Amino acid sequence: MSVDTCTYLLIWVIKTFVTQWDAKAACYALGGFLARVKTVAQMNMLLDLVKNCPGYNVAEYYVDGSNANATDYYAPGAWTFVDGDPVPMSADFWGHGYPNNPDITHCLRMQNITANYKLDDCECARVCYYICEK
Ligand SMILES: [Ca+2]
Repeated sequence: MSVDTCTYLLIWVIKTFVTQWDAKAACYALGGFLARVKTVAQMNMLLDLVKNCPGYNVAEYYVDGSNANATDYYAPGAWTFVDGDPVPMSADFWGHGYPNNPDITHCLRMQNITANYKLDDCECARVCYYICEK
């Protein structure tokens, strides 16, 4: 049985600028995790939230995903979620040409409205809004 479209029971869109580490800690404190975008349906749901909810489309958002543990930052399977599953690498998720500097940037964010909120690899110390799930 597939539960892909039923994964998100609770979503928090947090409009506070924090680093990726602080975003992760804040999600844990809520009893959840940074949102794991594993399916096109999940990506589209988050896109709908941040693009269309008034006041949400003003920043970038951290979601779960990192390549920090990869031996080859450019390898197809370099990007993983905190649970070890691979981050989808298709254009449904990532902006055109991204990840573009994975050797020096090891966190994952949804870009701004201009980039249609597609994924980008970014430095973990950047401050972004963030999305938690439970
Ligand atoms: Ca990048």
